[in-house]
Amino acid sequence: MRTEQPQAIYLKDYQAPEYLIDETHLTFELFEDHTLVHAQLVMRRNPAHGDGLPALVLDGQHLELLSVQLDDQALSPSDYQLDADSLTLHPSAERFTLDTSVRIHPESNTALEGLYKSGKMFCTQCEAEGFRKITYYLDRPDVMSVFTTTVIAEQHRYPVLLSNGNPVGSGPAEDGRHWATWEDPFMKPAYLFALVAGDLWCVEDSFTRQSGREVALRIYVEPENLDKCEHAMVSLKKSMRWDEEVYGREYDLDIFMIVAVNDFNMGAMENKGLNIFNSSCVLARAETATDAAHQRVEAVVAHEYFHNWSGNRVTCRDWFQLSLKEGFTVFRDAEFSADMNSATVKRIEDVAYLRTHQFAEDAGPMAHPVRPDSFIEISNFYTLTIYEKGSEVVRMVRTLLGAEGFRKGSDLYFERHDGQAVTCDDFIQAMEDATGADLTQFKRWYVQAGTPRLAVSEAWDEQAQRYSLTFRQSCPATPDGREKLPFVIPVEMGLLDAAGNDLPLHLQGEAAAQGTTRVLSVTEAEQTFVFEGLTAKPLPSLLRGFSAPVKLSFPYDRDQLMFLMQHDSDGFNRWEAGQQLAVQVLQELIEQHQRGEAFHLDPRLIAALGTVLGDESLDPAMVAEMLSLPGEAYLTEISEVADVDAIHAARDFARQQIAEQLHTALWDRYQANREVSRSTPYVASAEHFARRGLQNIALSYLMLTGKPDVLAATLEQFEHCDNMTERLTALAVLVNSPFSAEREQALQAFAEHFKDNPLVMDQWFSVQAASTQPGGLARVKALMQHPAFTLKNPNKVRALIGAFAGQNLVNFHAADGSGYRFLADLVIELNALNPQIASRQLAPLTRWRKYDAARQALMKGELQRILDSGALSSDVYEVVSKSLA
Ligand code: B3K
Ligand code: ZN
Repeated sequence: MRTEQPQAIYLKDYQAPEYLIDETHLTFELFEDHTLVHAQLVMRRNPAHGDGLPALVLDGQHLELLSVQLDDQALSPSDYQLDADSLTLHPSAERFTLDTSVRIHPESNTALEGLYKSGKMFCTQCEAEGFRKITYYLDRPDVMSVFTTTVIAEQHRYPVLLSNGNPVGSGPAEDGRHWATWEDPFMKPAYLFALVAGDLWCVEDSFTRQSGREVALRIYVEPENLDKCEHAMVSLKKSMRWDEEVYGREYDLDIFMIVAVNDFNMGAMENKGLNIFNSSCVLARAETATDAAHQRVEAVVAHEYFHNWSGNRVTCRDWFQLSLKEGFTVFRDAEFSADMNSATVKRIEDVAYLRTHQFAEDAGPMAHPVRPDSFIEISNFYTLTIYEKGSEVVRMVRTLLGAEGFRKGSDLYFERHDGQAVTCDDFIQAMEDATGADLTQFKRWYVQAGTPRLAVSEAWDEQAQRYSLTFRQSCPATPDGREKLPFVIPVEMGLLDAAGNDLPLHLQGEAAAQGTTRVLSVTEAEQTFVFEGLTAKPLPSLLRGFSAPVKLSFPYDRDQLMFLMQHDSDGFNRWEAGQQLAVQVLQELIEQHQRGEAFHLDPRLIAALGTVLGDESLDPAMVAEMLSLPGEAYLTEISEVADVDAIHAARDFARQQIAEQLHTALWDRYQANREVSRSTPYVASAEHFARRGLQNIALSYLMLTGKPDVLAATLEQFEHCDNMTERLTALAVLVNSPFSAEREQALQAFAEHFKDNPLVMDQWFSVQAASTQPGGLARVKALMQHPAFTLKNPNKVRALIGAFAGQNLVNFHAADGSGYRFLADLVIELNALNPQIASRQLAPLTRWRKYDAARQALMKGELQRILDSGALSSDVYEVVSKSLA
């Protein structure tokens, strides 16, 4: 917390470090009421930067300095300057050793950054700037050092003492204490440092590298969770194999450890050799974790593991380059998940997420480029833009270079920059050097914020047998006021004939047709591509696989969309056609609601979904995806001014109609799949995720009919299933149903059964927080009083408050502003407790521009109230002040 106004820092001000740290020797003495940290830093002047011996400014926050010594000289306070964020010294030689001792208080650290306690264990979170809360240091990613860490703690409470690298010694100490020393031979920045101490048990396995050497694999958890680690372990081994096969990357230490902690600000952290995970991203077994949770565990384990190369071996020069490691690693984990499961379904999920949430961010007050120019608080920049859009940018590089070229580029990147801290430009340079491609214009994706629009129109020349597509790109203004120059937009496309077959694509100027799907590179503000040799006007299939993160529009009519839904050879675009059809139909309903007319649903939507539902040859996961109407948040995102109530009413009406008119087909598919679930034990595999996905969406539709046989089926599933996917769906279906007695009974039974499992209780909170039944806010407030709820645990905050404000749009946006007031009160409270979580929860209020004047005024009023509430963390200050600017 600070009193002066936090200041922005700029990429253009980047300076190389004046000093380097070759070796870092740390000793931690952990006690119940404080911790002592002794650091010995072997340092030298950076020969590559400037002359003379400038002052040495070390970062440090909330540290009680006990002693400081330069070489053999103990320093007195007159030898250095100390302030709230730094310690300044005056070295007199090019090389020196600095020894400091500080006292810190992990036991009262509720921000969960630096060294803190999660339950009974000690753990760390240093990225981005948490290491400075542990000791005085050059806490910046371009200062890389070799670390040796000794941890000393009470043997009985903390039998397991871990840090990065390999264990090199351990033994007893005085007073019932013991010690362990770890050595990490790889140079790393301080943000990858980790320490864990606790009464932990571990599941052990091993992995044999392609080159033959064994790696010990360990997942450490509290004893009651030992039976929930297998899925993560299997996922880890798959990830290690995949990175060898697809990127030629081997693991480099003799041991790889994962530790699960309950109190964690995000999903997980890739500390070298010692990944620390939110328990929600490690623990999974049939009875307690849903299919979605299983898939998330697999993806997050992979993501953190992949960071060992994209992030750790090659790291970021500065935090403006964050997407260098995050965008690339998200791309890598997405490809991994696509390979392990259904690639099309994975793509659909990712695109739906990107378009709903990242597009909204890109259109709001916090919009920033994939490589930001400035920030106030770096923690605020772990965003959808850095991660998800960053991944799309890497995907486009691969689309433009082809899989082989991309692999050459990534090989060169890893080889050239191993052990270095580099920039997004270095990444692109390696891609160019390996392939000879020119990505100069492409790099605008890194510097221009905002989601480009791509309006496409067609022209058909019957006589010349020519079909042309004209692309017009533009990009809306963003708060940085930067001029938008044309992007390079790879548009993967095909042309369909009247029977739905892909036509050969013969571009004007080429000697012959080349393939039936190809990538057009749109590089100008307006550009036309002409296809020759066509005997009839074709139907275009554009942006296949969502080949660029843009808002594409083409004037399809509904019959054409239905045709594409059935015939497009690209699975993603079949889904996309269905979504566009649904959007058109829903927007019509929204307008009817606004005009006060009775709803009239275009029957073609039902017909199209009926066809999908009846097609037994389709992947059930695809059927489930196609049956899912665009969400309220997405409908909000694509509206000029979002009418919350009309969107909700329209979508509800459409769902109700689908349920009633497709009742028989839904019932058949539900029963057939429930029967398989009943007769086969739970398997966490793509095929069964798909099947259960369809079973469960069918059940949620069926309940809208309110029929007694559906209630009976729901109760049967709730009571007799063997897994959390079916149980939680049944619970959610009851919670959203009119059957209040059954709902209360099920909620109670569930809570009673799972009261000792915090992750399951999170689901219980979420299901209720997301229920759009009236009275949502009162329910959430009551749930905050539940003994299992605490504001100190980020998972609980996300489960209850995040789900309410992010998913329960009708209740959160109640016209009286009660939802906004509630969220603002919470942010003010959380600001003092955990600034990162406070600032994340704020996101829904920052979207005020999307709503009507009355709501805008209420939302802005609450933002202003937060701003006026006193000393704000830099996290909350940045988001609130930018939202009001
Ligand atoms: N690199 C971490 C995120 C750290 C967030 C710090 N506020 C997890 C990940 O992206 O893998
Ligand atoms: Zn990451």
